[in-house]
Amino acid sequence: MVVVSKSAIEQFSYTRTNKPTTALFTQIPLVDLSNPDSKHQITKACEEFGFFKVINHGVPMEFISLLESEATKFFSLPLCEKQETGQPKPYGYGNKRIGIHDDVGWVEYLLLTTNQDPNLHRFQSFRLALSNYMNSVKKMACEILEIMADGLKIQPRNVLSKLLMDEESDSVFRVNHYPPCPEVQPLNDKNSNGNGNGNVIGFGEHTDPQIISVLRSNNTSGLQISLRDGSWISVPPDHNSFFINVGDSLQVMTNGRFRSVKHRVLSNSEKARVSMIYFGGPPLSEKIAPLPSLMRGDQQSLYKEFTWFEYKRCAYNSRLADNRLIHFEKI
Ligand code: GA4
Repeated sequence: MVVVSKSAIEQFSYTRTNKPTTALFTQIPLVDLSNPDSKHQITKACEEFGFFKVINHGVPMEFISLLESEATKFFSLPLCEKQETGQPKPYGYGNKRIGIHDDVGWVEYLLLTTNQDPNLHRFQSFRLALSNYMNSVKKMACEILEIMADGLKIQPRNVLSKLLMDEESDSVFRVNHYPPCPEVQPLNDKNSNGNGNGNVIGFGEHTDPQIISVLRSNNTSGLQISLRDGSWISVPPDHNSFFINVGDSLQVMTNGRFRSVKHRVLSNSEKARVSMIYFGGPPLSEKIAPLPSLMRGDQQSLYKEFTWFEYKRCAYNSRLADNRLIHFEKI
């Protein structure tokens, strides 16, 4: 368990939640994967938000519940037992520290690569639950990428999904546990309403470097996405659905037509949040560049050429909130 104490909380950044936002009535795009029109819904959502919610996704509820209960069991173990799975360098068990710099969040997590057996030998049922869940979610991610290709009118329709299907696909899986965290009373804040109105940051704002991320959480709120005008909107949790993020690589492959979404998680003062995220990435040697079939006439790439290895190296050296694509934009 992450130990909650006031002095420990003070080292974390927090945000006020009673601020008016321009986006109070914005709806999160909803895509029904069984709807023949889903390609239009997905294209629109990726252009406007880089984010949408998916229903009728085909991932068995049994796989989802089993992984959630195994993850909850794992996170309730004593710290030393969780640490036996290794430090996150970058894969393993992490507590509060995110990445290699000074980013911290009110979170503990397990970070795994999908092409290596996780160091979870003592946790056979957890491993099995992970494997069933990941295979099923990967299948859904590939289906979504194929529908995206249809929506973008590009062929072959597996041009994106084949990168996740590749044996060398550099995909990552993350299970996060956000323990409840008391609201923080901002000190000497003249705007304060005196109600303890600050939320500690669970996972700071960032975009995902990969192609696509597929997130599922329990029914605890906390996830927020940033709109193009810079305002934040809270995403109502829904444990029966999945949330899809466009990653930086997909932004480049669509030459900026789809936008990677900035998102963050605020801690909840009452309930623990458990989320599991599959980050679908290409093989390390893959060139990340706009798809030729998307470029019309003399349209130029907005980005310099780079491989996923180069982007990933740069990303893993960056701070969470950095704009990582800026180094790869053509001036
Ligand atoms: C954000 C998306 C994924 O969670 C992740 C994160 C990674 C990590 O936790 O090690 C990074 C972050 C993420 C981007 C910038 C760097 C690397 C933490 C960080 C500060 C696993 C990923 O692929 O990139």
